[in-house]
Amino acid sequence: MKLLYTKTSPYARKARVIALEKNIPLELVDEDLQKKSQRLLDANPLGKVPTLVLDDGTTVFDSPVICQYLDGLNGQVIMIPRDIPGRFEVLKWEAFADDLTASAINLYREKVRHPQDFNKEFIAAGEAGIGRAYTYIENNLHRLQIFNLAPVAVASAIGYIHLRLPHLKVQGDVQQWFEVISKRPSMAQTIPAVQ
Ligand SMILES: N[C@@H](CCC(=O)N[C@@H](CS)C(=O)NCC(=O)O)C(=O)O
Repeated sequence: MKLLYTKTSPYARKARVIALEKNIPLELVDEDLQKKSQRLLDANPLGKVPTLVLDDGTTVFDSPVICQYLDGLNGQVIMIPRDIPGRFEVLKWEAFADDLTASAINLYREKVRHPQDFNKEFIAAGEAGIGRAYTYIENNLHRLQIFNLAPVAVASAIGYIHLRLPHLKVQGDVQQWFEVISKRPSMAQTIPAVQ
């Protein structure tokens, strides 16, 4: 099984953490998103990572689907609860974290594209949204204490923000929580790195 990914992608990180937690062997294939390979475009017409390619050539995307696929393997579901309330609580956190990541990517892209004259209103609105998301995380930190896909997704989003928008680091209780979860081996092995 191959995972087409980048080392900085928080979406791919969720899948990598699940594979590590479940000892699922994954061949990691580093993709260049500035110059998308034919392999990536053949596997996923939208050219996004992560994309999972099974041994029989079947492709699986996007990251929430890959996470559910990986968690269903080996007859051992450990990252997404099976009971309905538990499952939807975790999937809600994942959706929240993925949207937080998307906001951060949009802010980062705007600053990279227009370093001198970025749209200040757009940046201010996006940063305010990230601030509100941090408050929500802080107010609900007690819901992120059991290790499963929910805290993995939230910590992956925060890890990306720390890399790309370092002036928006989490603080206080959320920072302490983030430091603890970042030390878990599967999280430590997947800390985003600039390529
Ligand atoms: N909803 C998708 C989002 C994936 C995504 O946007 N990945 C980014 C990298 S972090 C990407 O592939 N960007 C390239 C592009 O949008 O062309 C998922 O959860 O997998």
